[in-house]
Amino acid sequence: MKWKIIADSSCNVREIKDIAENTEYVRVPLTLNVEEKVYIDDYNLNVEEMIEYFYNSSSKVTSACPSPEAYKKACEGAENIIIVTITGSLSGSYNSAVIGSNMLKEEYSNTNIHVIDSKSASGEIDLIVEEINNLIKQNLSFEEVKQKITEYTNKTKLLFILEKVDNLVKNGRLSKFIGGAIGLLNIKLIGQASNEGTLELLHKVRGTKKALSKIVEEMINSGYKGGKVRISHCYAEETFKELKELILKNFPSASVLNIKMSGLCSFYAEKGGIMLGYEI
Ligand code: X90
Repeated sequence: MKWKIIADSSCNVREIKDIAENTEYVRVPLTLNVEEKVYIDDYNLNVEEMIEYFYNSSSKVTSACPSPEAYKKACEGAENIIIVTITGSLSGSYNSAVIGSNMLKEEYSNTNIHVIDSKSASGEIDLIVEEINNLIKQNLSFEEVKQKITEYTNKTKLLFILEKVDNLVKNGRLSKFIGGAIGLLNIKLIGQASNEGTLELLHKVRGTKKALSKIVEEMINSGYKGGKVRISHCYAEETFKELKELILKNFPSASVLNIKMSGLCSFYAEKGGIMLGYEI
């Protein structure tokens, strides 16, 4: 039985190093478009070069989710397929995945496909992808993997710190009202992926120290007990290090890893942005 783990490029994981036998990982890119340029968020994308280009351009940058055909193609050649996408409330990616997988099933009716709306992005999806691989390694059946990954997604969460929200606002993913005051006076927006998969504002704070202690406080309040943490950031290496230290000070044996942020998340989280997925 050949397996495929498929994620869109809101997932930062570019390669699964200890991938299960007979399993392939496919990352389906979203795209970022400015003027006549199209940046495909795949393995070859130079994220830094793209971000610099955007900050130097006055034209509007937009994003586009993968087509159903792209998902259909990604599915080809496997019997058991698990797809995980960015939240369906901010992107059409989940919808495309559902349509694409149905198209594949019309041709290959014996294929098992499970599509997960992560109701999240970035680090939380990174955790889900890691876990799908762990479950496949345990030689479980498709139905067992499906059941266990559903349970797992109820025990993962996403928090973020944003210093700029211009691209979210310009692309209609965040209201101007909520975004107000961010970008000024060292104000940082702390938020989480809500249970419905929307961007939920929790606090506006001034300064990095405050922001980091709020993040750890939120983690603990939501039930974090020292499980895995996957952090990605956009030009915020120092803040990442401080955050990692603070988590380890509270939970010395936690696995806290940095995964290089994808192009899509870098564009929306912007410079100074941090996204953190964790297990509760
Ligand atoms: O389909 C598309 O064009 C993609 C649109 C994606 C827009 C949102 C990306 C958000 C990433 C902001 C942090 C908040 C995450 C909240 C998740 C529920 C960065």
